[in-house]
Amino acid sequence: MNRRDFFKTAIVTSAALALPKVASAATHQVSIQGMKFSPANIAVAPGDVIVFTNMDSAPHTATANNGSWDTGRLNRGESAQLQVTAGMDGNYFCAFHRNMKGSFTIA
Ligand SMILES: [Cu+2]
Repeated sequence: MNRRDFFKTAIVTSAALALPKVASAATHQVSIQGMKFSPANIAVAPGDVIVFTNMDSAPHTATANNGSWDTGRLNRGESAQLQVTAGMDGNYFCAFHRNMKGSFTIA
């Protein structure tokens, strides 16, 4: 094997090693329907993505209790994605309807 062949092999190997990390990130769907987050409580891991989708005619948000993240206003049929990071505040509410609450627990 000459120097050039070895270089190509090294690139392929590192790409293959990176794949399991990408594959382990999960996507979680949270629908907002009937003035509720559903499911209201989910378990997630750092790197996962939560997709909030508003199915109601009323606008909603998913807003962190501590204000650190916010989907902003979601009209009917609109979605927003949130990528989970370690230490993120998993308790949230709707800025338009303060009694609407949900949470995610970071494993
Ligand atoms: Cu709302």
